[in-house]
Amino acid sequence: MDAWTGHEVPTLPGDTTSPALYDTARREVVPTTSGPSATMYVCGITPYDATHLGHAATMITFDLVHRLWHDAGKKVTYVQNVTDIDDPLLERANRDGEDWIVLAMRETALFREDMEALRIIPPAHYVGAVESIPAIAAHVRELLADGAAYTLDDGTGDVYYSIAASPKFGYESNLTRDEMLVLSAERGGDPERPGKRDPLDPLLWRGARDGEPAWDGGDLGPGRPGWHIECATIALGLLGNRIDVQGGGNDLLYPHHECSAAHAERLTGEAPFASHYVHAGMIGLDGEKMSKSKGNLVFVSRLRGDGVDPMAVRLGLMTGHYRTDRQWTDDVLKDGEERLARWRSAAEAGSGPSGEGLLAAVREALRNDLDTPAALAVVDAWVEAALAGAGDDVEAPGLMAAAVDGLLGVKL
Ligand code: 5CA
Ligand code: ZN
Repeated sequence: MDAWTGHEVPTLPGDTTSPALYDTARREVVPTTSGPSATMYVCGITPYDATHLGHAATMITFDLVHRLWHDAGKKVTYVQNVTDIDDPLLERANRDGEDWIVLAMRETALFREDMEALRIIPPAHYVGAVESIPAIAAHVRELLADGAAYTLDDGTGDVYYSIAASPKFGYESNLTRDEMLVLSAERGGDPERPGKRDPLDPLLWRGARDGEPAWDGGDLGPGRPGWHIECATIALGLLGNRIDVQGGGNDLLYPHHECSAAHAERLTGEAPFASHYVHAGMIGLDGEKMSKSKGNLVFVSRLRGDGVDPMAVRLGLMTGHYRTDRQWTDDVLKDGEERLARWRSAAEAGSGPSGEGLLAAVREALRNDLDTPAALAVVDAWVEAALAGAGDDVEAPGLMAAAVDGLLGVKL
């Protein structure tokens, strides 16, 4: 499917150091690829509701990675999916008496608009689960033929992946089996289902049910794909057997990214599937994770409709470090708006302290595991000095605006 429209990203003078990022699997901050190109797969929305600030924060996080690689002169190939068929989408469509396809198309269109407003660089490939079904079904058949999957013996036609086929299962999330059992039950898995070889085995293919859409699966029979194989197949098809970054919110750490990696590694025989598994913290409201099921959502589109500048939203979400779970409050937005106004005034100043110095310091902060609080503090200090009339670098305000645009994605 189509992505959204991008903006021109300024090219900044300087060096080509690659950013370092925290890898969930190795549990440390490690430099990303030093090669000339970089690949990233980010888990996108399940489009049954509008884009909320949690989605926005996660997309901004990976937009920063994209921008830093671009700044380092790399050819970046970025892929993002849309889970345009899955249980939550069908449940919402049924609840509201709506056609699930129309619901998915409407919310995906709104997501694109929100991404554009937030100045997220579009992915090279924006891919739906539905359009990927032939490739997914082929992978499921391959796993069955390989003995890594099995069909449940209850007449449903449901196919499961056998985690026994992945000796390193658990390496990505570093969780104990008990922790995995709890999270599996909470996050779309079915550890209690009778007939599975291991309670943690994830669904690969759901056989057709009355009243549910189904697609031709060849020897699998009609049905629809499981969730983790969707992302493994899309990433493998467009990015090859090894990717540099697998990204998403930290709610995907287990089972989603663990199982996607297990599927991909079994299919290709190469490991690890991703050099870095990168997870953004959860944005919450009133002390709880913002989630569709809890209903405590602040929508990007609602803020835009209220006349809020999307750049203030972006700045607000970057005030905290991407890995920390954090709250969205009125104060976060107010801070974003005030900071944006100050930065805009300083960008209009006739001169300021060294622009090169500012650029180097912003880069250094962001290349250190996307330290946005440090990067914002660096710009704040420069802005304060420029507004106080300090410094005589007449090129600096222009370079400051270009750096803030290119690296932080904030258009002044
Ligand atoms: N379609 C799947 C991924 S394949 C999915 O998780 N969709 S989603 O709509 O629930 O979330 C879309 C993206 O936003 C995912 O990367 C998810 O981890 C992230 N996300 C969801 N809720 C939050 C939140 N409250 N804070 C930060 N990120 C979030
Ligand atoms: Zn995914």
